[in-house]
Amino acid sequence: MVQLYYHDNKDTEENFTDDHNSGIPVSVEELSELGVIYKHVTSQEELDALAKEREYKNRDQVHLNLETFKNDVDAYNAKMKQFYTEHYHEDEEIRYIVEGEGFFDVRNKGDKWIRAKLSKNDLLILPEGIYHRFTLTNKREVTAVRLFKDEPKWEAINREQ
Ligand code: KMT
Ligand code: NI
Repeated sequence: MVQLYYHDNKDTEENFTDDHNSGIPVSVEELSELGVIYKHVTSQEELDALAKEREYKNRDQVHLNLETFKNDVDAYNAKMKQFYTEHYHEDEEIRYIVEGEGFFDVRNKGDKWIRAKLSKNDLLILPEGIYHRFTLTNKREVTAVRLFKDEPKWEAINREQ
């Protein structure tokens, strides 16, 4: 089940896959004010119904762990670094966790990081244009469905430093 909280902002290159829970919780309502939608989805039918309702025509499934990078730690770390770089997209980012865990961090209106720790059956929709970042947790494994309105693509616009 999802955990929503403010990030403690104590992340370093070594520990950014830790929880970084500040102890300040965030509600689903607070997220929705940013246009971020969270849903707990427990069946394929429910997922299909949501995809139909929101006109998500395409989807794929990604599996991320060290083995999917042929145990190349440098390649794995490089990908994590890319995901964790603050960025936005010109389309919604819709992710449904099938197995494993992941962190999605989104900026609130005051530019503070809100963290969603997602696990099995958690679905998150980020609106277009919202600054965010992603990383695996210390379990280092996730299987997720990516849903798309149109063609699958992952074009990120990184935030300027
Ligand atoms: C993203 O947009 O950061 C990703 O696609 C990460 C993998 S999906 C859990
Ligand atoms: Ni993204």
